[in-house]
Amino acid sequence: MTTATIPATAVDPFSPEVLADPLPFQAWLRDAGPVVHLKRHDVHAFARYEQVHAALVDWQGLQSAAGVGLSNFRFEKPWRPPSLLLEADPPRHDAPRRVLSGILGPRALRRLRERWFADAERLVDELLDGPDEFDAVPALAEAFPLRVFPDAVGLGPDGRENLLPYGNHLFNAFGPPNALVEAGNGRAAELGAWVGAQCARDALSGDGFGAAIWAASDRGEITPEQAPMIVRSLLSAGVDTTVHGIAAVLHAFATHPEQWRRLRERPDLARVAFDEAVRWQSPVQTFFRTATRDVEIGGIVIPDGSKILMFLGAANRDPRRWAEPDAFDLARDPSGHVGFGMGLHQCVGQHVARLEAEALVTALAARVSSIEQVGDGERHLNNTLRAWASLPLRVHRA
Ligand code: 8QM
Repeated sequence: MTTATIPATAVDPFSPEVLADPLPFQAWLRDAGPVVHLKRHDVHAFARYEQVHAALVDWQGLQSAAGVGLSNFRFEKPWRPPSLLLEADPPRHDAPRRVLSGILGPRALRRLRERWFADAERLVDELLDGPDEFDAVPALAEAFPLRVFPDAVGLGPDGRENLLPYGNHLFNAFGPPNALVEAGNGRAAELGAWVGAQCARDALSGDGFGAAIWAASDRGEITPEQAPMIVRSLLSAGVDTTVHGIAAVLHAFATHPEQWRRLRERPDLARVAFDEAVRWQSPVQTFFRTATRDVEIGGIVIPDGSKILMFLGAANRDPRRWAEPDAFDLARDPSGHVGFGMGLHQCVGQHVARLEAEALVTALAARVSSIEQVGDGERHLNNTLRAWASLPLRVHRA
């Protein structure tokens, strides 16, 4: 197929209108063809599961080291030093990945499970002592990750309010330099300096994920220069994502009362519920890659050096892959969703995210007989994240 036959659109996926309600545009993209040219940014886009999956697993043809945002690091200076994980390819990617996989793996997390379940029970008990109606974004979706994750990393007490604004800007910066990025540029240097300072060995407690990363450098598994950058990855990827993932599962249950009843009968479905919510809302909506040579995907040749855009959220609702893709349904098997990516770069923190969500959802299921959303809530616009500014809920205690 030649370029002339590739469907094209002038719509900007990062415009406020599309970000506020991306589903209609994503449905159009999927139906337009396996590959669509986005004229506004001159990139090729994939919105079907098959091509998004193919792109995610082709780390040789589609690299990450030129950046996983629109900015092409071959030509443009990144706004921060590139991540050793997200913005790196094999072989440089592999040692940092191996170290972090161990530190964040299921075996290593076992010692956190009881504590996080108790923390979740305490947070929900405190909340249920108050009014039946509350905004679940600050009260649960932000409160729980911020209660457990910075402590688990080993951060000091000061400045933790910087974590969410830093992440928000980072996720905006993967998109084009639009008004969302401009709004964050003013604080980017200050927030980046604060995050950088927290990554030093002596800023971290002796028993957290951060200390474990530094211990790996003592053993020679990574260099001492790499250690603080890998701590930075935890602080970059570990907060906003879990906040909006938890918001997604709360929104899902608040709008699907029959699914909440099913969870109350089968609380062991809490983990499936979280993955189904990640599929259904896809808190991380999009990522880019860069072609390392002419790469064929979906019958189209992606030219060497050019950027492609993968719509993870659209792939997660592709009717070619999922029955009733728009339904939030605990009876389905959501495994295979690309909300955590796929292949070499698949989310290394996914077990942490699942444990946080499982703890909170389990505590709620034991204490709350019904959850309703009060009104539509308010979306928070971000170039990469599908997020909530406000999610008003009404709960009934069991
Ligand atoms: C997104 O800095 C990093 O290593 C990093 C930042 C953001 C992410 C991942 C890694 C995917 C959640």
